[in-house]
Amino acid sequence: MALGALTAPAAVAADHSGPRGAGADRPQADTGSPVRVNQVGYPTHGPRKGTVVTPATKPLTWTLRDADGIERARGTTTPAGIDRSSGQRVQTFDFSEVTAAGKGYTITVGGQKSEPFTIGDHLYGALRSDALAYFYHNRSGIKIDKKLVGDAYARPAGHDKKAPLRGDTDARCQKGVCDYRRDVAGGWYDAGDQGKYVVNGGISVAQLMSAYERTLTAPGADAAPFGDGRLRVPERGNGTPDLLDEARWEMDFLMRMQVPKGKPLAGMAFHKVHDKQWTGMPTRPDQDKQPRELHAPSTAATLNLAATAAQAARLFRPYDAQYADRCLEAARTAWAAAKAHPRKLAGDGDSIGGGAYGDRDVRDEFYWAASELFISTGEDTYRKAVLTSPLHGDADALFPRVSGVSWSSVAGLGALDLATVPNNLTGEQRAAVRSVVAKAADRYASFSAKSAYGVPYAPKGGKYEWGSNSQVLNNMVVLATAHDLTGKTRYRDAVLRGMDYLLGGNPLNQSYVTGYGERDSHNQHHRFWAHQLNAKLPHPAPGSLAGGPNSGLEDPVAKKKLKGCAPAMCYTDDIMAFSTNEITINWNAPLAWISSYIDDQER
Ligand code: 9MR
Repeated sequence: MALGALTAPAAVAADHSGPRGAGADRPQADTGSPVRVNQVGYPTHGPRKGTVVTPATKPLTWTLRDADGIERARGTTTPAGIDRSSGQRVQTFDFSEVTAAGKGYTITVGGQKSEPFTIGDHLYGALRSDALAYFYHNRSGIKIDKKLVGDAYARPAGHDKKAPLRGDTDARCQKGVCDYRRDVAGGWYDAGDQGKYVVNGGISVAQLMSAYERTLTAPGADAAPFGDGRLRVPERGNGTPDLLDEARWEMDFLMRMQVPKGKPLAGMAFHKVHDKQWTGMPTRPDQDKQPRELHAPSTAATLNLAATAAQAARLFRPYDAQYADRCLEAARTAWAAAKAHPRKLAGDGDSIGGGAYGDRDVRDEFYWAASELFISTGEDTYRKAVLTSPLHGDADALFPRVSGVSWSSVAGLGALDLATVPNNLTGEQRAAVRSVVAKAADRYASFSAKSAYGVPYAPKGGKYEWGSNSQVLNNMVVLATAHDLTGKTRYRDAVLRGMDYLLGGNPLNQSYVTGYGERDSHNQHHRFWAHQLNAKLPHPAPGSLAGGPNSGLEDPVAKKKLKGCAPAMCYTDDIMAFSTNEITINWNAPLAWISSYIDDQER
């Protein structure tokens, strides 16, 4: 991507959050044109499809016009009945025959015109770069440099001081957890809050590293866009790929969270560090007045450390062998500690001042950590742990229906790496893992094929969950991996249809990525990017993904504005609707992974 975007302010549309639900039983969202397309654009390979919301039951005529309003193609829509995710009556249209690159195309159906879109190649390179810049923006313990992000987004370092100035360099434990202090500076802030959670940091850094590792194994993939000098990181020019520099910022933090030798539970990782009480909105990280506290070590956090440090060890080896050794040592120690304390489980109750990230089933964390340690070392202990896991070979357990992987279900991360990264499994064992990946991908592809919006997401009972957009993306990661492994275009097509959904081809006509598309989310829940609450503060930086529709309505604003919503309509671009509109590292990570994959298809 263009470094030109370095100083670009958030490209945001006018506020279109509009009044919703006034006086009606069901929310009346301002959804703009009924003709729904990917508002960023369609690559010249793959499908080009859209959806129109219409009471008509007979086919209609669609017309595609170029930027000058000249008709370039026309065809007939296909009635698709009632879309279950939204309750809308819809028809679909397919303009895949149009391959001529161009900007400002529109589709008109029944006199109603879509938002404009592009057809062309390399439409997703900028998104890869912006989605990754998200991580630098949200670094803790370092000033965010205006030379890299522009004036509006620059800020002083947060949580880089010692107590009593309430930083992370000398953090104490919650009462009863430990009687010493630790330097747990660095890492990324989780989300709209400024907590740092090992479980969620784990999947996020893993998916960033995997975006890079994919370029070492997938046919046609390009490592150059992750290379030194290519991303917005202060370490550019140090001879190491910029993506690994960003990952190291988090890895260093994760390793600091490991309980030191000689202390009770040595080798385990503290579950999280965050504010004692929730801070108000907005709060810039350096202005946080709350004491920070470490929470009890957990088996899940420990295995997140083991898995990611093992993966880091093999990726950093060519650039910094000493660091690779350190990572591997931390990973082995963490594995041994988790084996010794397999039931230190974090519950859902610990959610004052930060999220709980409770997880009472760690079979998936064991599987993931064993897989990464096995890939990096080839050793028998880890091989056995993989092959004897109750999850091994079970597609439904490795890749749950709702989301291929997620912070609470990480076994798939191990399976994807066993399937793609060279390792010591036998040919037969490897083929078995690959067929499990393909089986899971078949299911997500069938979800996409059945949806009028093409979304590869069909949670049980139809209810959309917190962070549904990340679940869509993680299903796309499984699909994309299956495409890398088999070359079957229906997997790739389902990925592209998922991207259409995320960028405007959906029941709300909403692009969920800031700065991308005419009707983009730009008021996501964040304590610094809080423009909606204070006009002096910026909107979320371009490339920030909103959590997306959540049937659960788990915050007061969503409860009020979205009462009675159909699943895919349970979203509002309001900063206080955090259960539908937050942003977080584990949602932006698969966004970066997928934009990289899509850009690679166009080489
Ligand atoms: O992503 C998490 C989601 O799966 C949970 O349902 C939800 C409620 O526990 O929490 C989400 O994670 C939030 C975390 O607890 C605190 N930081 C912001 C995260 C994203 O909303």
